Amino acid sequence: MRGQFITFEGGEGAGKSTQIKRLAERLKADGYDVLITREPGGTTGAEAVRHVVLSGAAQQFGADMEAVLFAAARADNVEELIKPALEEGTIVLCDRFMDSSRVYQGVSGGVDKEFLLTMERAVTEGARPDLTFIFDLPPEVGLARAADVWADDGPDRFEQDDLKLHEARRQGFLEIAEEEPDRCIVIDASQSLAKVSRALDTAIDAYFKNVKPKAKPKSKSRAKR
Ligand code: Z5A
Repeated sequence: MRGQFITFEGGEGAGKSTQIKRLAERLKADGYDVLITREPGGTTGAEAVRHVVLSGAAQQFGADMEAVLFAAARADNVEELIKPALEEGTIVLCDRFMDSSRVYQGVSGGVDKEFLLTMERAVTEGARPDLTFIFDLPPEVGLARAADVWADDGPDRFEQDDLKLHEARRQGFLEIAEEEPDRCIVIDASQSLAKVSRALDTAIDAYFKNVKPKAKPKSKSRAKR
């Protein structure tokens, strides 16, 4: 019995990580087996790639190279963590996934769409998201939130981009939601924490009414990041 693969997408500071942690606790309390992962990252190899891309060390090699690195990290995360968990019937909550490549490398990075989709198909075979939440909010609101939690090293490679690029990414995510309405649900992430939590819970409850037989509740639970 395959689990459920749920991804969370959107701009910086949208509240994805906060909501993933909260939702995981809720689902575990409901008896589901839950795995949290993130992109780039999740596995030792992918976390090493994360450091390379987010530090800006790969920027000098161009957007195509960065796209390849994100795809390589994704391949490792999919093979090592996501697919095995789905095969066990686990609900996998992933902080960013393929839509971030479509938007950051495609829409704002100018990487060829066909090139990106070819890598996407190769890497996500057997691990396509069942459901994707797009956390939508004005980029300046998200960046202000993110700035509050930046460590001493300040903004990462992508947070430093100019506001126009952040706005283009926001539109890019909304276009994906429009193109794939069966997979994507847009959440108004500019609302208060309590309202965003409620919107997410309502959407999950509605979704689980239909797919519940696939995500079998288990007595044991685990979360990994
Ligand atoms: N990237 C890429 O280019 N291509 C790819 O294929 C992939 C990724 C997979 C990963 O960064 C970067 O890699 C990302 C895209 C690129 N760009 N950047 N930067 P990351 O994982 O480090 O960063 P992020 O995903 O943008 O995470 P984030 O900035 O931490 O945002 P978040 O997870 O959505 O937000 P949060 O950490 O839950 O919340 C941020 C703060 O806001 C925190 O203090 C919360 O308490 C607060 N918060 C949360 N919700 C609310 C509400 N509703 N109201 C008020 N305050 C709130």
